[in-house]
Amino acid sequence: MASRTLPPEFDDLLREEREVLAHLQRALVAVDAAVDDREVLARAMADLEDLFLLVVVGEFNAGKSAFVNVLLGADVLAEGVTPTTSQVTLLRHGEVPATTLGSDGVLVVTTPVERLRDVAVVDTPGTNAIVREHQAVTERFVPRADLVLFLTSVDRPFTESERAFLELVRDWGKKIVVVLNKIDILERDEDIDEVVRFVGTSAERLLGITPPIFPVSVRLARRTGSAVASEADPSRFVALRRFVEAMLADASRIRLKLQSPLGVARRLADRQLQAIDDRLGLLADDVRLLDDVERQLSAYRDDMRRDFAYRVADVDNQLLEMERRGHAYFDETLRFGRVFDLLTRSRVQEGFVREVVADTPQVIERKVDALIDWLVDADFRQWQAVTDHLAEGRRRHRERIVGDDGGRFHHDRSRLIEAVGREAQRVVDTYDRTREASAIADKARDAVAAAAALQVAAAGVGTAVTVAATTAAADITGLALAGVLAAIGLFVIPGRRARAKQEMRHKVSDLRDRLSRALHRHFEEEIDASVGRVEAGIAPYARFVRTERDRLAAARESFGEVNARLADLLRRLQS
Ligand SMILES: Nc1nc2c(ncn2[C@@H]2O[C@H](COP(=O)(O)OP(=O)(O)OP(=O)(O)O)[C@@H](O)[C@H]2O)c(=O)[nH]1
Ligand SMILES: [Mg+2]
Repeated sequence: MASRTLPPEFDDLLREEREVLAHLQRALVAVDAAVDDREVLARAMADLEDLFLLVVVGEFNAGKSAFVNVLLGADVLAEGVTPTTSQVTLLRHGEVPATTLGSDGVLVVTTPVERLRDVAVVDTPGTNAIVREHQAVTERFVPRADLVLFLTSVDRPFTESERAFLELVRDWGKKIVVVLNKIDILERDEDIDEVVRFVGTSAERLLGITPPIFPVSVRLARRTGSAVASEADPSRFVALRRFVEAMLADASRIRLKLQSPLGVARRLADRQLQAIDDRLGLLADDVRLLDDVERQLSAYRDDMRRDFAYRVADVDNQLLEMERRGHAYFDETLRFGRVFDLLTRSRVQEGFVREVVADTPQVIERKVDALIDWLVDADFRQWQAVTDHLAEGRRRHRERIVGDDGGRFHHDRSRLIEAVGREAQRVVDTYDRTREASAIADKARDAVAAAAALQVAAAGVGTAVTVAATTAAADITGLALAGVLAAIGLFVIPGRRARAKQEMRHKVSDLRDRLSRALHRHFEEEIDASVGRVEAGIAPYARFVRTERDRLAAARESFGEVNARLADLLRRLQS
């Protein structure tokens, strides 16, 4: 209708309106909005091009059907004292009276009433009836209304269910006119005034709206007909009719027609923005959770590195101890007083192995084993901590999900959180420390081998240094024959001792280097791998959070833009 009868000054507005509605339509598709919402919008876009819809709503038995009959001056609709109207009934002009049921469940009645030429009047099933479906049918139709006449009755003005229903009508951005029916049952005019006041203040207080309110008696209006002058009209129907006619006059009707889809669009966009904010709130929880895990992993890595350094230092100390014993041994052995002991190389060597090497290789091997156990334990605890974290996140997530309309976002998010949590839990449940330890030991074989080789290596040190030492003894023999014993005591033995110590230092330092390098390389790899496994475990979740955040941010911008354009159009329409 709007396009057919629209004066040219509305052309730009209409074009812009169609554009912004299409924009909203695309935005709804992009966020995979509920089908219902998309249908409401499609309907609003289609209705923009169709007849003006004056929709009569209210609780059952308020007199809606009777009102329509009187308004049109034709008894088209059935009236009754029980819940009567069960279908949305759209009355439109047609020369031949006919009734057809549309695919949308709307009963279309054509009747040759002039008033219906540029307006369709819609009667709806009463709300708050025992037939709950009546209310649902009417609520679904509300978004299509261009003007809502809300009928209530003076004998029960403003019930709680009426408040709830009016709130819905208000939220769709509808223009509302309140008709307070059945004033004939009140004795005094003051009572009518009181009810009007009550309805007015209630609407303002409870809903923040100040709709025009018309007290009428449909029954009296039917009796007296419409020929009565308003001053002498006990039905007060003339005033209402005059007001309604003014709203249906061309300019006003067109404005209302153009406003209607804007109100619908605004509600749909607001709803999306609300959902987006809720979702961003959930994602903020996710980000916090992931940050926690990230921090925990980084702390774990630092702790592990630090602990590891201590543990390696401890291993290293065993070798330094050995070196210290070596020096003491040479001080004790390589002196002039024991010159004859030095002649027996094997004895020196045995002594070295017994006193200097002692159980150093075994101690080191044990310590490396303990290092592996420690790493496996830490890895396990790490998984446990992450699992606890995720479980906590899942618990919070379940609490917060209640009340949201679901959709792909919640489905995907729940699925991921559950899957990631389950996977972490599975790792914890099936964690086999022995297997992990041997796997790490396998990978760290070099380091372990280096420790095992110490036995040989330490003995090697023994040989090397005893050779250095006992060569001195051979020299002694020669020198003794030469008869310069003093020189032996003063030069040869101290020289050999120094060489032996230097050799010892050299060999031990080489050992320490090899062991430390091997330990560092393998254990750091292992710590990184441990962190890497956890990171890989939560990666799908982290990825989801990142992409959803970007997507929601874009959607929010898009709906924000739609909302700004809607507000601008509404402002221009109302000015
Ligand atoms: N006293 C009085 N009764 C009225 C008036 N208007 C309607 N009624 C009566 O109220 C009853 C309900 O009228 P309907 O028009 O069927 O009411 P409705 O709101 O369409 O009801 P549902 O279709 O069930 O939602 C009928 O018995 C009407 O005669 C009025 O102004 N005064
Ligand atoms: Mg009815």
